[in-house]
Amino acid sequence: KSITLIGAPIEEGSGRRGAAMGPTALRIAGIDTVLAELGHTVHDEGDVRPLPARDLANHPGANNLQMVGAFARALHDAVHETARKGHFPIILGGDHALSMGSVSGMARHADELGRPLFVLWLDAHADFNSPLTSPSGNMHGMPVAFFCGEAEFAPILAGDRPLVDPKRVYQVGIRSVDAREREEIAENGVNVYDMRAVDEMGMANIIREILNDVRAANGLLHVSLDVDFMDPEIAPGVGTTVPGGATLREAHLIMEMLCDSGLVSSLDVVELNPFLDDRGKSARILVELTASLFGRRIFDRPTRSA
Ligand code: DIR
Ligand code: MN
Ligand code: MN
Ligand code: MN
Repeated sequence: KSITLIGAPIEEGSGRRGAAMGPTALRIAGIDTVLAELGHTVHDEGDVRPLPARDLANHPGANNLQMVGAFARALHDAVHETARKGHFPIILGGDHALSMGSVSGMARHADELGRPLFVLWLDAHADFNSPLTSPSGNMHGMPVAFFCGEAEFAPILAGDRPLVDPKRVYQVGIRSVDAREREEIAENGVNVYDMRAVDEMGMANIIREILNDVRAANGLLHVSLDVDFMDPEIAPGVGTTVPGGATLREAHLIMEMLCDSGLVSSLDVVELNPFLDDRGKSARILVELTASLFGRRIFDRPTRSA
């Protein structure tokens, strides 16, 4: 594969500093060399430069809206252009607000191909708040509502921004949901596999179900991996840890099954906060998981289908 790394040093969507160092930490952990060793062609574009978004009015329910909007616009263009040229974009975060740009950029690409975009959201959180419902005002808790078309976000990208059908969004690992998010997720028909579902069904069955839906619709699959998807015992380098998360093997199994499926079009690696990490541990795990998505395996399996 031809892979393009796009750094997105945004931290203004989260409630604290540090995630802006995420792209650097992922590079230091060797994300480029690991992928190259697997036989891929890797091009590192460096970090996106946010386009000024002074046309955006401040919103009392959305902290740092101008900066978040600036990153969203820059990433929308960079990710769309990368995918259009036939390269696989990996977005190195940066907080999760960046997915407003990466997912909408991929949605535009999918529109141009005439194929539906599916989103696999690996996170402790649903990230389905809006400026009207968010208890914190932090925009990293809002990207899914944004790309599913919540009206309150309309001015952030141009009016014709492409949306994702919430019925094509699959959230796995969820265990911290705000009251209004709960209602919105149900109303919008988002597919939720919370941690209890992971416990009851097993991760393999969940991923198989999701991949069957994507395959049946000839869709593209964007994967958005939040560090807090994993249990804080294995990945402490994130501002919003929630106990009871995915294990290391569950996370690798997802990536291995996704790799075998051949359906993944694009990846966000988000919310890494190196300032909170334990000697690079979380950064290294993210690099290892990315390697599993791109073909590293313990042994080959008899069939390549999930
Ligand atoms: C909480 C925390 N639901 C909020 N969200 C996130 O502020 O909206 N933490 N995404 O990572
Ligand atoms: Mn998140
Ligand atoms: Mn989260
Ligand atoms: Mn709504």
